[in-house]
Amino acid sequence: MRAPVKLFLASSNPGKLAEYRELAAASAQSFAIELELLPGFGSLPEFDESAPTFAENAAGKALHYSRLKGGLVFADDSGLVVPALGGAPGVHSARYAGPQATNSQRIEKLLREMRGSTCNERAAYFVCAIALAKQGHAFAIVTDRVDGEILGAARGSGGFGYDPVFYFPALQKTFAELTAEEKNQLSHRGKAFRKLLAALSGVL
Ligand code: ITT
Repeated sequence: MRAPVKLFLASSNPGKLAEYRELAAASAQSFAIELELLPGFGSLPEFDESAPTFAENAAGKALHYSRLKGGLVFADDSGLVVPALGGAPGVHSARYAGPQATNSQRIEKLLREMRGSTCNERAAYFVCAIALAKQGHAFAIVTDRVDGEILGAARGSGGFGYDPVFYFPALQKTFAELTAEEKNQLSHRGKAFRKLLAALSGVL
């Protein structure tokens, strides 16, 4: 049995950390994963996530923080894409209603923008890009997505972010109504993380 692989997450989002902890614990690799928040993350110089794509922001974030701290550093840039809104909130998902806005304010803005939308216009997907880097070198960049629809009102109390308005038709539930296991099985983040682990087993 090989030694556990330690991964440091560079993120200020507690929802992401909780999901990655569960994903790491449930991973079915030949090696164990130990996942921790990057030590001292809150006091490191912040990375400016202003690139137009999720992949570029994830790569930039992982490279930036891996130059400041040792070990295998990974970062996730993720968000909600609504094609009928020209791709919004997209890479601006975290700041959609302003830099200090709450999750409920972001959801309210989205629901306002979508008022009167037809069924087809409610199509949406979550994207997750994950990049893994060490000492300023990229080891892997993976992305994945999950498709659903935006509801007219929020439902459920699990998950985080836009989960209460993201409806997954196959289960007839929003992402905030799923158990943590169900979300991790289906989500953009769960799928991207499993791709990352598969890529890692070839690199480490
Ligand atoms: P870090 O950059 O520090 O990791 P952040 O919240 O700023 O944290 P992002 O820039 O990647 O992260 O923005 C992601 C936003 O997209 C997040 O704040 C949510 O609003 C939304 N989002 C991403 N994944 C989500 C999910 O699984 N469920 C609901 N909303 C999600």
